[in-house]
Amino acid sequence: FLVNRHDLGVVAVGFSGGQPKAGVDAAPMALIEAGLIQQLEEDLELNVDYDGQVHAYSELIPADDPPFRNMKQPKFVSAVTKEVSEQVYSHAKKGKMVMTLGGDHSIAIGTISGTARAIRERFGRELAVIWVDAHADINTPETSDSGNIHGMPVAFLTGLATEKREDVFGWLKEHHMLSVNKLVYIGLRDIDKGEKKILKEHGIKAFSMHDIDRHGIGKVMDMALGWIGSDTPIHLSFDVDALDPMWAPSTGTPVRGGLTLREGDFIAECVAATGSLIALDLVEVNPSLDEHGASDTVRAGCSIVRCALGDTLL
Ligand code: B3U
Ligand code: MN
Ligand code: MN
Repeated sequence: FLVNRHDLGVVAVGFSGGQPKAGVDAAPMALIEAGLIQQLEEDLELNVDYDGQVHAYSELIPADDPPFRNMKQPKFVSAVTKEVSEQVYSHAKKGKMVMTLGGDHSIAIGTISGTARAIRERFGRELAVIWVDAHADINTPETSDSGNIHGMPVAFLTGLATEKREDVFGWLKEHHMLSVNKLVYIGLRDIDKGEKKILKEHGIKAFSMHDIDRHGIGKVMDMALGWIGSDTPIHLSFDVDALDPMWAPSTGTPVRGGLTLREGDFIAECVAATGSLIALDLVEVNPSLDEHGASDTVRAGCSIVRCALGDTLL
């Protein structure tokens, strides 16, 4: 009812500026070369609207881009995410499901702001976000130790971090944003001190690896989707580092003790089964970070996307 499930807009974001390691910009091409779009068209029978390009946004590189409020490459990340926001919005406003292939997780500032805006305009509704990640990515510029913006997207999207400067995320307005009570985390296991404080203070719903060990992934998904409630449009933002490095080693900041491949697929299958999924991000695959060619990580990413877009076992 929210989107035409068979019409999929695809945005390929070859961007690595939210963190220091090269190579994450090559992920969209690696995923597509592994046959992802073909699988969606042929096996899942989706009508895919893809412009055939991996966007590098090199026209948006600023002449100078010094750190600002501790953020690295603030103008470049702001300009790229603003453009991604428009790309995602233009698919979503036509009633298409949107899949964005990253890129590092800073791009979610663009993807989620784009879907939040479209959902408000089309239905007057608020968006829910399921953020699957080893990390909470909710640092403000002031709480961040690294200054890497891929550790901050949730803070900007929820308004916990704000900036007046138009060229440093000042373009983010109320209609782009998400409320903290519509956000659910799954898979957390590496959270900074300042982030823990933010999660506690705002009562943000989070299912850590500890919760998954205690209850099992089935119960955790029931609780996560119960928190969101039925009929709420869902944006799934899936950081491949949520998976254990055994299954997804080719990523910038792997953290041991993560989700199995099946748990990752199961999360995506449960979200698909709600019928409320309107957008999906797959981020932080870095094909250059593995001497074996990253094929395991790429295959894991393709599998999660297929599950989220409705591939069923039987
Ligand atoms: N919380 C740390 C580390 C980190 C966040 N996201 C990733 N790593 N991938 C930070 O830099 O903010
Ligand atoms: Mn992340
Ligand atoms: Mn992460």
